[in-house]
Amino acid sequence: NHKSDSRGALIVLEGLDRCGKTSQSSRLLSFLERLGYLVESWRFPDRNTGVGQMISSYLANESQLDDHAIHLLFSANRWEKRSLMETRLRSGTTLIVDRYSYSGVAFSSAKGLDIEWCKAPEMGLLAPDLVLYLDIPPEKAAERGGYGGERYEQLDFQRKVDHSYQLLHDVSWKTVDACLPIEDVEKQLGEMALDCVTTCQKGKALSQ
Ligand code: DGP
Ligand code: NA
Ligand code: NA
Repeated sequence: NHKSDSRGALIVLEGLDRCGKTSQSSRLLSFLERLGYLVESWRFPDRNTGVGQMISSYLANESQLDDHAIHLLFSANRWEKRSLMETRLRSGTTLIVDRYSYSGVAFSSAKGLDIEWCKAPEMGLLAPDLVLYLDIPPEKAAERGGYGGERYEQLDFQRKVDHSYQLLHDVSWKTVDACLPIEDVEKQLGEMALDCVTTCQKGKALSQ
């Protein structure tokens, strides 16, 4: 019952580390699959590419890189997936993407890099149809079973990221309280995503 010329939706999940994005993106994937939609789960950084391996080693503190250099690598990692992303969307597949350009800008500007400089390499990437922001106070996130020990998983730094994210909210954002019970968050995200998928199916244009 899906029009063959209708496109998929680009849905991005954002939030601090330990906000619950990863488990919510798999729940959202199952929800949309059960309804019969073509859907894939993606994540950035995509650690499987050559660039992704450099990022992964940086995050594990196994290598050091200038703040600008790592910023551009994160961006390059999104650029190298851009054409596949566009192909998938145009063929009708909805993408649920765990982190995107907003993480790029929020995490790097939290280090003190100029926010406009941070945004520049993201220009020309596909614009999300919907950004689902899982809102959690940094202190609450830190309490959640501890951080995994990667470079950015420090309360002081996450407070700065939280502040940076507040500067990025635009019309495509919907905020969900990530401190609610997991099923409540799941339900809200499902409703918002379904609404977005329907709108895209009806012919909303893909933009940059
Ligand atoms: P994750 O695999 O979602 O845990 O992400 C790994 C870490 O990298 C996490 O602390 C968020 C951070 N991160 C994700 N994307 C970017 C980006 O584009 N730029 C920077 N500086 N950090 C990012
Ligand atoms: Na993480
Ligand atoms: Na927050």
